[in-house]
Amino acid sequence: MAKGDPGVPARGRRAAPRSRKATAGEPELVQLLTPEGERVESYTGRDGTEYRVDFTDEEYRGLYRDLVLVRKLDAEATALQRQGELGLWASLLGQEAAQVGSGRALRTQDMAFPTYREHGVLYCRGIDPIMPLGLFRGVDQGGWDPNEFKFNMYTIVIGAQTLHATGYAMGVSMDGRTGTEDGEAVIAYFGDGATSQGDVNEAFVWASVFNAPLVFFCQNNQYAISEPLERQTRVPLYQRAAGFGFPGVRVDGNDVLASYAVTRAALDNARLGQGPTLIEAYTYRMGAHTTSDDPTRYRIASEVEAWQAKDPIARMKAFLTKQQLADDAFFTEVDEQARRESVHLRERVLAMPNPEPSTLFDNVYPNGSPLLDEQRAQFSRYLESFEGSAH
Ligand SMILES: Cc1ncc(C[n+]2csc(CCOP(=O)(O)OP(=O)(O)O)c2C)c(N)n1
Ligand SMILES: [Mg+2]
Repeated sequence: MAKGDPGVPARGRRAAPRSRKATAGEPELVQLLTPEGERVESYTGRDGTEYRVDFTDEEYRGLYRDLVLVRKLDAEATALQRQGELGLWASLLGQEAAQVGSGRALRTQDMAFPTYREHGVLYCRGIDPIMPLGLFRGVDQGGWDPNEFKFNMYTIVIGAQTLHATGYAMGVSMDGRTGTEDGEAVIAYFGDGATSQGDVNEAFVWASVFNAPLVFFCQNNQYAISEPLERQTRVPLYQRAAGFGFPGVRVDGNDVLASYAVTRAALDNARLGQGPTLIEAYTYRMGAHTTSDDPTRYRIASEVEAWQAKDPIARMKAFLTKQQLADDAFFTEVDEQARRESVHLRERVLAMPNPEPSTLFDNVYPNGSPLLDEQRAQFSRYLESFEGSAH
């Protein structure tokens, strides 16, 4: 156990928290931190896998800092959209723990395939948080190098990235880069709605039969825009994995510690050559689907309030406070850092230059194409037609 782990009874600390086991007849839910901020020492799943974390005090505080920063930057992006500075924004509000927990569980060599909402994972990969804002402002295609950061481009076509991830993961094992502790693993993010897509089900089949080193990470935020979960499935989503022949596990997606533990275990199994796992991170989208959506049209306020009581940041703060791992000065300093970084983000978004309109045609094909050249020329003539006019 790491030095300073709250499992070690120390002066001023509570006694070691209890371990838990899956309850027969109920859906599994791996949890290491209750909504009240109480630590669960370990959780043993129905298949006997034991999940636990072994963080230092500093690492616990680091996870809290990540959660706060990610939420603040997300809120700033929403505000920027509201002020007309972004075309659209897909907020992660409420899903910070699922993303930070899984994102921090990735090892440097692991490759991630995101949707359009994985700003928290992007942050954990060390990508400048300004990058997705360029995409949502419509001034670039995203901007980061997927190979450098091992984080693919955002994908808006629902579920498509699970197939890209499967192909990539099959390549990893064909190249012989699995089978050891420093082997490579791949993670594919998607939503509850995406599980109804053919692509996702095809990815499950291929990953299973080719034993691909892949973790399917489904953030079940209870909605696919306005469609609730009961329109996607009659069984808990993680149980679908059994039909494809690989393990599935449900984790409390508002618990950053459990999200970390479950993802780390699944990635390590994948890198050792033991094939895919489906993780269902059970969480809630506390905001709208995107800034173009009005969730009051399809869900009731009491539901949102019930989930606010399970807020991922509040429970981590309660835990740090109860265990005396952090004091007011620490929380104030984190808030101040978040404020500074969000101001910096805003300043840089406002300073983003508009691209030359013709660059729209760049990077479509590596070597161009005659049809594209024709379209570019046509577009230039169209723009020139405005010259000298009041428009
Ligand atoms: C193939 C495809 N069909 C439809 C859409 C429109 N669309 C955008 S987001 C979305 C809902 C996705 O829900 P879910 O998978 O639960 O992800 P969430 O946005 O909740 O994170 C839909 C249907 C799309 N982008 N791609
Ligand atoms: Mg969803």
